[in-house]
Amino acid sequence: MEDDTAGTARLGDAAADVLRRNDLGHLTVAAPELYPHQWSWDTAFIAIGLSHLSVSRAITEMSSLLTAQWRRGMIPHIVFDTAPGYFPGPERWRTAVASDAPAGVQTSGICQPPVHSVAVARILDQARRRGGADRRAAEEFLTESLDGWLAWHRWLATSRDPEGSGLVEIHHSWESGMDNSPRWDAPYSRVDAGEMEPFTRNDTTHVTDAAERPTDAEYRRYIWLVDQMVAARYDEEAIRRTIDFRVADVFASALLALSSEILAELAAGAGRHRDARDMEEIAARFRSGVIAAVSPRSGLAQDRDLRTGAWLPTATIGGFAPLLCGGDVAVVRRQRELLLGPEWCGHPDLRHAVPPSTSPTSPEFRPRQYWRGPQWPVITWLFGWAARRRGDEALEGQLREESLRQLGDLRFAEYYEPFTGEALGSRSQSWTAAVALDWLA
Ligand code: 2M8
Repeated sequence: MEDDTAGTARLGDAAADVLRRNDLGHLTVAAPELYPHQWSWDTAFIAIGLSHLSVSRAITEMSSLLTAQWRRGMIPHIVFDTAPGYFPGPERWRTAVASDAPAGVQTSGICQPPVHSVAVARILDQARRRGGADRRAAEEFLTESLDGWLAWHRWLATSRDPEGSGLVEIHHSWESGMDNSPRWDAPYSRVDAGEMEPFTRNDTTHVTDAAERPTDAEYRRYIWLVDQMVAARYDEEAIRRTIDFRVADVFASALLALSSEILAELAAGAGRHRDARDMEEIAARFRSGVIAAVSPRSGLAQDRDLRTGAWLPTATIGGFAPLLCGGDVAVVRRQRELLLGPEWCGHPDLRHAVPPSTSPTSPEFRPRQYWRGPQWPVITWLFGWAARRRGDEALEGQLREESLRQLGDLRFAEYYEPFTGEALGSRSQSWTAAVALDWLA
């Protein structure tokens, strides 16, 4: 990016323009063609970006996601709008078979990482800074929505960790948000997709090169798992008994710890002290779960295949979960060094020194393929934000500067090729524009 006021203004204007173009009024689509609906964790990042343009629009974004919350507390990973063309759409998810799906809105039947309270807190900060009507609206929104966020965290802490291990169990890699990350290769190698209703993918038609997306073999497994959940009528116990993919996700666990800590602060601020204590307990449990998953050899946190009990040592960005939730000073210090070192951001061939989704030194690294190597601006932002919260302004500053240089291409790509800096995947991706706005604020 040009290091001047004009360049900054141009980036800010272009980012705001992306969010305006993707705005359907009550929700912002994750991307114009590839993702024409509302996604759960995208919504949180988008709302953070929107809060710099309009506090009330940011609140609408979060409220419309909450109207799709399932009755036991799950926030679904997709809320469908009317646009055709995304697969799998509501007809494949068939959530009407579930006993707790919400009425009057169509959703998927799984969830995504819980980053929503980060957005609620950010909106509130912005609104308090602005004062007046914005402040009143944000405080009212917190009071009205708090029970929804609390129910979401409680659902994750019980339904997705019934034994109290401190790690969140997922039943589909879509729940991790990092769909085809090599994190999931070993568990997927044990998913044998059999006879199934035929389907046609649409995603590959919306990118320049289909090789930037997951493979057909991967998609068959993705849809196989959806069909298995439908057969279990989205009953969590039945799913645990029957599904071919059960993994403890260390990154989602760290986000649950971090977000629960924030939700505890929000609840305490609203005078809800018992709820605040519950959230602190959830934060402590998942923080310990994440730290216990750190490999002393690599220094990275590991996911775990719950069908075999095996730890999953692949060197992906998921391994830096402790940098999000903290919990052990020595682990965090070692991870910070590792992140800035030659296997990650300090790799000499990187165009921009931001974290690749898989280490370029790992045999699983693929520089152009989705979550197997490219750099994701939203993930860079997340690590920057968590660093700042921890008081590590030097790390945040470095990530911010490099990320802004990357975003200076004004493409707002979904992900970037780490060596050439080429924009990949979707363009005008909402969460990419949103994090640009927040970096600039
Ligand atoms: C990607 O995932 C969706 C499925 O949920 C897809 O490929 O169709 C992921 O990058 C996910 O993390 C993200 O939330 C979603 C929308 O941006 O796209």
